[in-house]
Amino acid sequence: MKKLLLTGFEPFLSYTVNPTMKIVEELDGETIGDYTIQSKIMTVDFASSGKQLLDHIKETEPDAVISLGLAGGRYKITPERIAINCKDGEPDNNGYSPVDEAIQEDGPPAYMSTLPIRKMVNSLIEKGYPAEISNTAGTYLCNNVMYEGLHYAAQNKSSMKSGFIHIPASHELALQHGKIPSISHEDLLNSVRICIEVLSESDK
Ligand code: PCA
Repeated sequence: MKKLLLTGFEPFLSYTVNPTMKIVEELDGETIGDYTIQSKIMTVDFASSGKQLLDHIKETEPDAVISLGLAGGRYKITPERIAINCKDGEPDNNGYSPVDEAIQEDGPPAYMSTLPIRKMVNSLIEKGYPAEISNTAGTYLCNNVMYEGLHYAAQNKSSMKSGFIHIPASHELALQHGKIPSISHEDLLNSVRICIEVLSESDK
């Protein structure tokens, strides 16, 4: 049996609920394909979120990492293609708002996801879920965490697969927020399950 580290984030900015929290909590301990899931929730904090991910990786020693984040306003499940070496954006939950900062001073400009993102998107669409590859994870915490995971794997010459999937709002969040499209919690949950099945199949 392989281990999958599945991470989500706490609420942030105007998003009073983060649907990724409920998803990772519900999937904790579940086995999908060859992977048993260990879930963690991270804070939205430029100073520590990257370190939190690395601590969870060191603690759980996973064969693969999938991090989930909310992309409020998106309509589709969007596996991310690329993480860039840049921190910039709105204030995190501690009020810190970086401008054009590097995530890793000596790191490369970018890393490509090592998850089977094309197969994930194809499988999601085949099963009736709106999905597409995203070519930008932004410059906020999700990009930050994706970059740190891939940087860790590269630095340690690890075969650990790593990447990020952004999801739209759940109906619960959309009702509170009022101005964003949404997908039901059950469909979001199933979409994440499908992505993990694809990851397991793609290892064979
Ligand atoms: N989404 C944010 C950070 C936390 C989350 O769930 C992002 O897209 O960067």
